[in-house]
Amino acid sequence: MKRPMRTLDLEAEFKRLEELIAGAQSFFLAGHLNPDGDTIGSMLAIASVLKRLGKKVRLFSQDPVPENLRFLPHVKSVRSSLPKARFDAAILLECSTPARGGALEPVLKRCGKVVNIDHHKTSEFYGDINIVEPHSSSTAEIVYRLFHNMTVNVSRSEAACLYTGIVTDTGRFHFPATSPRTLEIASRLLETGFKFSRINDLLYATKAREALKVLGRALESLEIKAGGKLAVLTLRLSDFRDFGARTEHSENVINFGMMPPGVKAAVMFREEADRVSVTFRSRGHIDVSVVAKAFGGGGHRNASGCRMRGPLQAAREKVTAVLTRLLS
Ligand SMILES: [Mn+2]
Repeated sequence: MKRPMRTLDLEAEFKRLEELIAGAQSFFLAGHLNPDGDTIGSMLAIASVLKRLGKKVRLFSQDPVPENLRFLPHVKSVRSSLPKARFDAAILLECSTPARGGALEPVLKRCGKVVNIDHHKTSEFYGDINIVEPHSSSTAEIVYRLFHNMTVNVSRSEAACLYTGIVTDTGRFHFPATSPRTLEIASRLLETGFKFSRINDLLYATKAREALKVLGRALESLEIKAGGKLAVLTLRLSDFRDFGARTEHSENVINFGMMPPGVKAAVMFREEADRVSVTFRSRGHIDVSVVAKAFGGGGHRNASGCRMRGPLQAAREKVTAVLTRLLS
């Protein structure tokens, strides 16, 4: 059952978590499927603080850590196999429901308490402790505040992890969720002296050759439709084959579609062996999740996706027609 969003006394929940940490010895930490910088960065920072406090920790991510985050300190401690042991507590990061973390149930049954830390407003308050703060730019921002309340001084490597969470979730301090507090926390983290510029370089100025080549093909395919409001990008199987590229190499390509002035929505069609994967982006009140849903997919108002039957050309015509109607 979906429970309505609750407002909670965050300070009281912080206090309860602090007490839980003081009393517990072993912790199971897990993040969401297809983990991102915020999930992994927050998990590694909490693990590091818990270890400094003499606790045992086990880190889990069902899906592998993406290549571009493998620079994070102690990232190898994130394992993809579920532990058999019992734990005093589980801490789930950015999981609106436990299922967002994968097949966690068998382990959660062996955990004394469950803690839910999230900044998504869709979070279902399933934890014994729920630290859900939808006004935070990132989970890393919440974790920083937790440490601050616990009067824990963040180490240089912990700061690098939390900074990575904040900078990736805010799109480099670009998305509207970026607040004065976000920048203040980033500033405090910077004071620890971690290699700020190197991290930005690894995150934003490093791209695999295959990804650059695929991006080139996608940009070449760009078409502007619906009187300038819609950008359409297309990637064919041959675009990947030509460069020995994989699906992951086309990640974020869709965002380039949103760049031409006047564009309100972008769609990217990616041909697969027997399907067509479709990704949507939009600005403001334009709800592309409706379009994704109409074709069997889903997502958020401004970012969604679906997979549909080919051939590519037919899928493109159908979806583009619906989008054009939406934008008219
Ligand atoms: Mn996040």
